[in-house]
Amino acid sequence: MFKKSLIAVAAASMLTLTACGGTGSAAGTAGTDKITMGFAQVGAESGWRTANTKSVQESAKKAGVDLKFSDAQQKQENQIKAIRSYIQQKVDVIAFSPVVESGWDTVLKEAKTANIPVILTDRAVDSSDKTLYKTFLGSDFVEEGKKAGDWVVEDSKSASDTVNIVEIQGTTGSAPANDRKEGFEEAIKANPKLKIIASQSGDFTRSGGKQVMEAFLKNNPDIDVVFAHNDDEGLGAIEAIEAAGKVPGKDIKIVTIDAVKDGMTALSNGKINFIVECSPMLGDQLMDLAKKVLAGESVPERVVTEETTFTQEQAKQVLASRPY
Ligand code: GZL
Repeated sequence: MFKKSLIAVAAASMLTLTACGGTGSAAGTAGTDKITMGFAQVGAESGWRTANTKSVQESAKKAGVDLKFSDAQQKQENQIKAIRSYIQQKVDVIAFSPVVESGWDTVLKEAKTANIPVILTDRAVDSSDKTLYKTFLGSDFVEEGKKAGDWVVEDSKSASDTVNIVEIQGTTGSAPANDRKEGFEEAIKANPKLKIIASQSGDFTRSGGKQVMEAFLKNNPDIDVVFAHNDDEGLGAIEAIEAAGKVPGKDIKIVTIDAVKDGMTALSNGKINFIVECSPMLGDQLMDLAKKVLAGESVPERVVTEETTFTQEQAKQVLASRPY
């Protein structure tokens, strides 16, 4: 109905009708000019994802956007199914966080043919056709990996011999996993003492991080640092390190990315040594971008979220006030 109300306004005030994206008569909002958004979420794999879902749902409510929400349980085929369902329902706009970077062109072309704009949030796609989505709102994952690597370089300055690093990667094929690895390797490459002796995906989950760390500990007697692509994997690694009779944060240092409550608690307790923030609070910006796109306003191709880093001391100071 969003489009019909816009036509009424245009007819009344002889305005030039601006593109409004969807075919308009969004099911579920008949008779209203509410925007209907179809959101295809990755899953519920981590504390970050839970906070991101909460942010999107609360922001939609605040913005008066009718949100249709799906959880793909980290399966690309489920996200594609959800996007197709939103196209069938003729929503006004589609937003999603692509679980992996590749394999989206076909379904995004279907959305474009249906004249439904798509907004990427959180993760990117590797499509060369930039007309398949209006904008990409999310973190700079290469920068996040670099910040983690810079900390290891600084912390290892006084090391006399090789520093053995193990890497627990995020979901295979996902933009954060690919880019965080790239940034971390870029940061440490100039220092020959720093060696990544093992690298494996923990799929951004706590259980995945624990299983991978157990294997690393079994096969590598002398691990100095863990670089985990998110807090949940780092928390799983802590369980494995303690079960092996070692002290996390001291015998084996841990650097992670996200800064969710459980990660920041471990950081303030000294079990994690450094955390790079990756903000899940994308909801307000997403709703604002959707409204601009549907009003035919131009939006930047890329919107990078602001984020910082935390030491153990800083975590102690801010823990009580962290929003997620
Ligand atoms: C990053 C996001 C990642 C988080 C993980 O923006 O896609 O996915 O770092 C989450 O915690 O599972």
